[in-house]
Amino acid sequence: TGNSPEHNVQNLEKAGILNKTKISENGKKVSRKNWVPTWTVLHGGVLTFHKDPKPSPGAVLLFFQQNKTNQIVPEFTVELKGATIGWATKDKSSKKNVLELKGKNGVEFLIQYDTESIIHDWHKILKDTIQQLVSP
Ligand code: I3S
Repeated sequence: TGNSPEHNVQNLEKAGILNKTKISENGKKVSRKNWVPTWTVLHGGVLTFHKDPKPSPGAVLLFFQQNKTNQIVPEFTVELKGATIGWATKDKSSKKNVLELKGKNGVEFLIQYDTESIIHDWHKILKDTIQQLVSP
């Protein structure tokens, strides 16, 4: 039905440029941070970081309307089911407005944006998506 949790998760969609760096992979700390402004898409319970800073508006439309991702090169996807999101502690980064996203396979990203309203919107939608994906 239209009110099923799956349906609601499908509706949680967002895209934008965020600064991100991977800090762990397979539970192991990466040797060096690499902060990169990254085109970031939340779609169907998956957060995807893209290699290209920003695809053409046409490519974005295709992604959302036809789910054709061929014009957008994904760099990394994080399955949000079983992931955690929260504000990073000061020891993780000297930057302001830093979120820490931990995937269940031992991957950790820091996600950052100077404008508070923007990073707060991302925090909320990621938190809500993760919450909805929790198994009953
Ligand atoms: O956790 P760190 O080592 O303080 O992270 C900083 C470094 O990755 C630094 O790069 P190099 O030390 O390779 O030049 C980056 O430029 C900084 O942005 C990193 O720290 P912040 O606090 O910005 O996350």
